[in-house]
Amino acid sequence: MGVSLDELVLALHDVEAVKFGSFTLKSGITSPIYIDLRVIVSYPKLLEKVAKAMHDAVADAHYDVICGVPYTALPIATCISLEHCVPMVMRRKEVKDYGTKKAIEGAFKPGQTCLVIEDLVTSGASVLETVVPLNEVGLEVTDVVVLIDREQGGSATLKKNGLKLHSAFKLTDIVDALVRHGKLSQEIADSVVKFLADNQTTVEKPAPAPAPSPAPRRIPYGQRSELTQNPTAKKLYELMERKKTNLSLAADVSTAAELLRLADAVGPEICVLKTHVDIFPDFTPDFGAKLRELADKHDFLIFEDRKFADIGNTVTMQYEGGIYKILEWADIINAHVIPGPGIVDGLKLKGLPQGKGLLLLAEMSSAGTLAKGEYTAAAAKIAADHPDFVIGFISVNPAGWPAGPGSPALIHMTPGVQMGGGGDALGQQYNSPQSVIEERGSDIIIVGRGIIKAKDQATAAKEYRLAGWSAYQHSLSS
Ligand code: 5BU
Repeated sequence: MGVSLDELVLALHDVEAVKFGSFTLKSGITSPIYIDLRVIVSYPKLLEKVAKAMHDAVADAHYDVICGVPYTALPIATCISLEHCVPMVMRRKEVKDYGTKKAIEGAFKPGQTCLVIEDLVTSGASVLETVVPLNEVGLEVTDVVVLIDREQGGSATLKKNGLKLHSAFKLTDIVDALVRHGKLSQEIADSVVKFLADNQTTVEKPAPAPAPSPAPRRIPYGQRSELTQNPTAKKLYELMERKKTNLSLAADVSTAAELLRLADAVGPEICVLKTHVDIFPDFTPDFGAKLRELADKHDFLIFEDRKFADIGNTVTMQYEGGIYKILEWADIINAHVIPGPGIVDGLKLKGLPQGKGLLLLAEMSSAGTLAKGEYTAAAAKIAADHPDFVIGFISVNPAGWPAGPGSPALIHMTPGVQMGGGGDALGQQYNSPQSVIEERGSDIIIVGRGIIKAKDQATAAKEYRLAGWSAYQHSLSS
């Protein structure tokens, strides 16, 4: 069944998808017409008709899959996909969070033909932006369908790039129909036609994305001890090299007594012992001194995974005071950046004079974490602003950070590590030591239950140390 184009124009006008007046466009130009097709998602019948009209407009083209240009054309493409049982692919518009995310999602085979679906074409630029990644994954694009061709040069630009533009309407058809139905004066219609003639566009097809540059060679831990300004980070790099370990134990056992026993047993294998001191029912004020003794005996650092998250003034008190007195015994602490840089200033006030180090939580290992994208980038910026005190990050995939993992002076520690991968019932997600160090570009693996739940904890710790160290050595030579 065909769609009455006049009826469709009137419906679009009714829902104000097409408006007349004086509108300042993104480019700064004043236009007598404004078209915003995003609103049609709120009118299912209209959306269905739009999809039908566009499908009719492209009846003579051949294609195997379809791809809507994000975002406005996505629901239109979905309607066409459902109505005509034609498979769809989707292009990701967002900046990729991780190196692993694909630009084109969906199932397809290289060599298949993809129809590009867009709501509106002005210059053709956004269509070309979608065609480039489709071509990069091997999909051929020959035809493009839009609801409205604004007749401002898009068709010619697409033709130059080997693309045939099909449209349900040209903008002048819409204007004519509205004049015929008494919705628009001839005078305004004339001003629209003149505007279109005066505002023709040309664009060049964007160059394909450059091939990702190979990850920079890893700088050995020993050399990085020369790059850091912070004494704790320096000590850490040196002891990692000396003990040949990039393993941190997450010592989440049920009592302080058990932790001290465990620290003595696995001490020779680790560079950092990570604690959650607030889980111990038997905590006593001498806990810190006892743990420090073991740290000196076995040459490891102590990291209290306190995850400070308050304003600067409060965290100074939490760091130094209370019953735990973390400042007295922990070499390293960590903090969320949610409060902004003031939290670093606060902790630094207490920690820097004692040469302590701070890790910022740039990413987390748990499913659905909100610490990603811009949040991660903000953490990296705060770290760069405090090279004397911030020694690095808790991170999960620093190799995938768009701006890179930061200065080589900064250390990356990654939790969520177990040999077999997988996860737990409460959202923890595991990667293998090899993946964390070699693929994800981290420096230290943090392992908890992978070691604690083992029958022989010291042997398990040794296995993790060897796996982490061999991944590091491999990454030095590859
Ligand atoms: P696991 O038993 O290996 O899952 O323990 C992981 C430890 O790392 C545990 O102490 C967590 O509190 C800690 N952790 C984490 O798992 N994920 C994170 O993003 C951060 C800390 Br930050």
